[in-house]
Amino acid sequence: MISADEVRTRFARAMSEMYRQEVPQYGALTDLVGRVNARVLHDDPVLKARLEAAGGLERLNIERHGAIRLGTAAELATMRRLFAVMGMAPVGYYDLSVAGIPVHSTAFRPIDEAALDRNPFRVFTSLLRLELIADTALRVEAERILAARRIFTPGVLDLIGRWEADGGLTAAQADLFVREALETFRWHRAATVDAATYRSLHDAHRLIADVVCFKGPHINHLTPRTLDIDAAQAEMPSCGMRAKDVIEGPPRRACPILLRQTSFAALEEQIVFRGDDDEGAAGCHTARFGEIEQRGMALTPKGRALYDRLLGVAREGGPDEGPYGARLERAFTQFPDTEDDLRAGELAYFRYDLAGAASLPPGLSADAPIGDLVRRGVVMATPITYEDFLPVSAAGIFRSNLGGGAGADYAAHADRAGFEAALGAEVLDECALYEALQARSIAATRQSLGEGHR
Ligand code: OOG
Ligand code: NI
Repeated sequence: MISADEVRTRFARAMSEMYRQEVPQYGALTDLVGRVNARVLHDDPVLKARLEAAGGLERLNIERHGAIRLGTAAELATMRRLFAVMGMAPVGYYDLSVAGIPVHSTAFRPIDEAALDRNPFRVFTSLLRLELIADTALRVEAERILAARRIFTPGVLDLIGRWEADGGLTAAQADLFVREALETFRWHRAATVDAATYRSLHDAHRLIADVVCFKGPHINHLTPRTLDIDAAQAEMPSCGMRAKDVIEGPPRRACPILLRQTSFAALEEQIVFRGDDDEGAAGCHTARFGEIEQRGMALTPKGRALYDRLLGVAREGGPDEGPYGARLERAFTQFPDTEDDLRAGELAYFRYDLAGAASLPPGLSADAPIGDLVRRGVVMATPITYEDFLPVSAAGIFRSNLGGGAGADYAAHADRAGFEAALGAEVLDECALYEALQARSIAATRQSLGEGHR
């Protein structure tokens, strides 16, 4: 049997190769990120050593996230089963309707530390909320079109069933699985509808046309992880990419937190509508783009609340208070920016390990407060990387790729229960995952200290 980690790695590689073929600019972007990362590692030996020690250097070069948008509950439920084969579980619930985008989402990703170290491949997965289309006739039409499509190949459905029955795939089955699963994410030039239908769905919301009018949920971007997003953003134009004006998320900091992201605008691609004759009318569609991300440390609910508040301050400030970047910098001066302060304030999650040999100085016990053990140099604390997404940032990425003015005004409300019903499972709580990782590392460290002392 092949491990889920191995299947995920093969799939991520195949997806990356396919997207490189489909969108050559993605290849240029990964090359750019590779150059920037090499430079950062060369200039910052401390960061390099830390990444190396945590096993993060190998994962950096293969690390990607992608995104898809699904049309029906059944598609989402089957997608959950497909990702389960690759060791990916739904984590987090993101309501984008508040930002005028008619979807809600989760991220499928590996959850345990060893799996994340091997390959943290994630897919931000959105479900269209057809109930937000006000025009009843149009909604019914969209439902009809979606009900008729089959986005999974019979082969992949069969292999998912076998995996569920047998608890694994053989090497040959894993290869076949990757090949068949990839079909779902492929781009199709031929729309499944005629030009008039496309137009009316597009007018309701561009995103609706993107989800409803095609044979499947084409992967719409794949995102490499950079160690210096400001540098990468600055170099994007010289590589022929039109970068988004602002980097989403927190400002640049000494201790990076959460996630910073930027993208280049979606490409205008030729498509063919269904017509009365075989020819079909030519049209164009913009959906697929490129994005880069820089990941920082995961925040506790307390840290996250502070982040959300300060981001709100920066976003609500008017232009008379300076450009957005300056407002953001100013607001975040209130967010502690040393690891000691972040730890003392319980704003971020850390992983704890023995700093050296398992020995305790006199007067200190293995059960002493973890902060004391760190202060005395017995234990070292390393920030835990944020593996998830940010709803405000995601909305910004969506919007920059839907062409301005995409913000419809929905009488918005989150519907987590509805999303989970469609998914056929609950989404995991990301904070509980980070909390458990931190707690386990503390327990293991205390145990080695206790043993070393006996
Ligand atoms: C997803 C946009 C969100 C991110 O990284 O936050 C996203 C989409 O456009 O489908 O990918
Ligand atoms: Ni993304």
